[in-house]
Amino acid sequence: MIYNEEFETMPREVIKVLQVKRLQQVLERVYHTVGFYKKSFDDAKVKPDDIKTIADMKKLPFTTRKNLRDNYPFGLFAVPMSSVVRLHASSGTSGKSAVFGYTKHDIEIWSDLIARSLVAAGITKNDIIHNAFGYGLFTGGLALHYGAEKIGASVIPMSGGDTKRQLMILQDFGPTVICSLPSYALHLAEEGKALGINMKSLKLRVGILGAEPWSNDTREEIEKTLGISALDLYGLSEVMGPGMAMECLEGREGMHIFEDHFIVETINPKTGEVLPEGEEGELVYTSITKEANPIIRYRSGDISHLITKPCRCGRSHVRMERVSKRSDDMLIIRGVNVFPSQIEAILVDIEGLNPQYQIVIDRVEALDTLDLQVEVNEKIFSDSGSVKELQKIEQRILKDMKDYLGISARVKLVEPNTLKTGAKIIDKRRF
Ligand code: DLL
Repeated sequence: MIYNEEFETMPREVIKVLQVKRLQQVLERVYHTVGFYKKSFDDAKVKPDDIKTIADMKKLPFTTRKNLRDNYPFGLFAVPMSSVVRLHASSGTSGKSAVFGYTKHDIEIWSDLIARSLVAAGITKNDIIHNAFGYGLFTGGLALHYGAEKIGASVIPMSGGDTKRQLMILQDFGPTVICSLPSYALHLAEEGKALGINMKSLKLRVGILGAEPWSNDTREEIEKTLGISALDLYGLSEVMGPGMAMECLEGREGMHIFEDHFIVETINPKTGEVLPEGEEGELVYTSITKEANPIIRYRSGDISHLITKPCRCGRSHVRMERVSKRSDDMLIIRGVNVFPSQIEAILVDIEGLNPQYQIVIDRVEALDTLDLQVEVNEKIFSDSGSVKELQKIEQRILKDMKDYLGISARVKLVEPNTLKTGAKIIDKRRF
């Protein structure tokens, strides 16, 4: 099933023409409305007019996460706030977070893209969708919600957490679709089994899973334990959010990137050089229809490759292979993107600590865990009777990690000079 036959099966030459036309329009617009783009294009001595083909895009500078942060909160918006109807944001302390705006038209397009994704998974208005993606500043929950409503399906706005309640609703409401992190789908399956629920007897048929890396082995495990087809959904908030690319039920080999709205390039992450289509590298996205904050050549940090061979589903949009690696040190913990520098920024603000820490990430019962060891400074360490002080520091770290980054951690304070050597980050997870 195809939601938008005209655009999703467009011959590739026609897609390219459409992309160039939309690209030129968006370049003109950002050049004249966003100070950051005017300056970065001027610095690179390129004018919107110079871009006549997709290949010309290499003349344009990249946009990076740092650019977003430097322009926090609204510096990259191309429309007045009166035209913005929704704001989402990444986690982080002030100035370490990024904000994403959407006009009414952006929300319509985004909902259409999710509708396309759901239909690509064989979902119809007769389905009941259990949406366990987080609602809030994270883009997952609301995006899936609007897309599900768009196709007329019944949506349960479950959000994350409350596993026992989720299991009850899965049994009582009989949803046919689950949307969640792949790790959370596995966690639900394991918890359900432990409670004596026959997870295969549920009505679930399809899983729309994404927002974190997962492997084909994990897919098999999810499919086996839940008795569903598990499909991959991809996107990043800086460019739009989920619904930029979706795996189809027929192909099940890579995700179709919705190229009438996004241009994808692959680059060598070290040199920035554009690589031939199909080679592994960092994916770079340009949004060509977004109004509120269009983004030009955004370095996603995601390493993958494009699959250009035609898909049996009939969609002509290029596919991207599963994302398994990053070009930077970003960690995804329970679906939340975190940089070690953000954790560092929290620690630096707390008195009594040395800037030495070690993060150990693991997976227990399918859920990510984060153990943080931090050195206290000499003063705290040598102060007698400071157990209370240590507990206070520990509590503060836990609270700030939860408040600013949205992640729970286990914290252990250690003596000065114990963490100087050794790796700062140990990720024991196998996806
Ligand atoms: O994770 C949007 C999303 C929500 C996608 C729900 C799919 C489902 P961000 O929080 O901005 O947006 O995180 C984006 O997450 O650059 C990838 O590194 C990673 N990511 C997203 N989808 C996948 C996926 C949402 N299917 C970052 N496989 C991206 C692997 C994924 N990694």
